[in-house]
Amino acid sequence: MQLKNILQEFGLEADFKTEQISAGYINQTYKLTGERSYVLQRLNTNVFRQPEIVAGNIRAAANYLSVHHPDYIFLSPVKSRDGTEMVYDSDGFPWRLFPYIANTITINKVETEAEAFNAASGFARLTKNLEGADSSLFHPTINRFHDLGWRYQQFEEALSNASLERKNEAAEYIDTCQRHIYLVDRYRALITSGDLKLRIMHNDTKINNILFDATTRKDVCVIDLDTLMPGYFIYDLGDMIRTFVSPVDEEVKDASEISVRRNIYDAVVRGYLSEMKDQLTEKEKSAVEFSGQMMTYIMGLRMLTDFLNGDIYYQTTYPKQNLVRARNQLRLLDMLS
Ligand code: GN1
Ligand code: MG
Repeated sequence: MQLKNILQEFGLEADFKTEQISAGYINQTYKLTGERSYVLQRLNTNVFRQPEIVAGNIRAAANYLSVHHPDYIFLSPVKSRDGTEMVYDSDGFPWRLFPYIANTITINKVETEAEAFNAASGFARLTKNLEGADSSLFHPTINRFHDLGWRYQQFEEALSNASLERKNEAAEYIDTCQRHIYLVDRYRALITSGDLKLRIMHNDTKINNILFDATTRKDVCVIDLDTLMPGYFIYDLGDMIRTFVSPVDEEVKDASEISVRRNIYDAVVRGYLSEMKDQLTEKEKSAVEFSGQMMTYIMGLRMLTDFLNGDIYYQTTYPKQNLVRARNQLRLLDMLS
């Protein structure tokens, strides 16, 4: 399907400069530069099997926020000529269009405490502002997405089906994953205790999912809302710890460059609590350290699982990329535990 036809469905002429944006492992994303600029995205339906749920959650959030927090900047998709948020191409893939917010940038690594603080308070504000929204309007876009027990089970399944070659290549990391199984037990205990409250979470709070003002470096708005759904605060805070604290991003080739910057760690937590301190219970607050360990571990598990499965989930551009990603997560996990 040509972009031109999609744009027509959104009532736009095709006189844009189009470039593919390569960030993200799941969807295909294009920046359209013209008199008005946009971001056009094809949703990956192998991952998001019910795109209408994705759209429904975003719609529910947008409706609530526009009434209760009208000054909060929330990036809703542009409606098509038919009034829908998605346009399906001839192959059955849904496309969405977002306004491009001028003078904003994304970053792939955090340089300063202020960036960490601002981003963390930005993601926290999303959850805080949605407190009070009717939770029955939100549904999981991916079932058991951050359920650590489930992800460990998927890892074990992949392990029993993997080729000998892949298992050998991954031996060291398989071992590391197995060594940290106590985190799965801790996760299960925490969830069954009922101490964590279900809230509307972003669920993909890596540093490049927030727009910063290019000049002031203040957070402007969160993006990539495909996994906006019910979850626990440890998912968002933990994913920030995972992606903010190291001076290098999760794709780094040389793992010796990975480290935990304690000042950044503290800034993330401070930023998150600056918005959420009155919402979180004391018991929830005692899970802060666990959140970073759990989310780093779950990503390591998922990346390794995908490597063992033959790279069927995350987009890759070179062989063993998933193994490199998993290695990096597990190295970071060792430093966080
Ligand atoms: C995926 O494609 P992207 O970058 O938005 C993944 C996240 C992982 C992330 C790892 C739906 O997100 O869970 O944290 O890669 N999203 C999905 O960088 O699986
Ligand atoms: Mg995402």
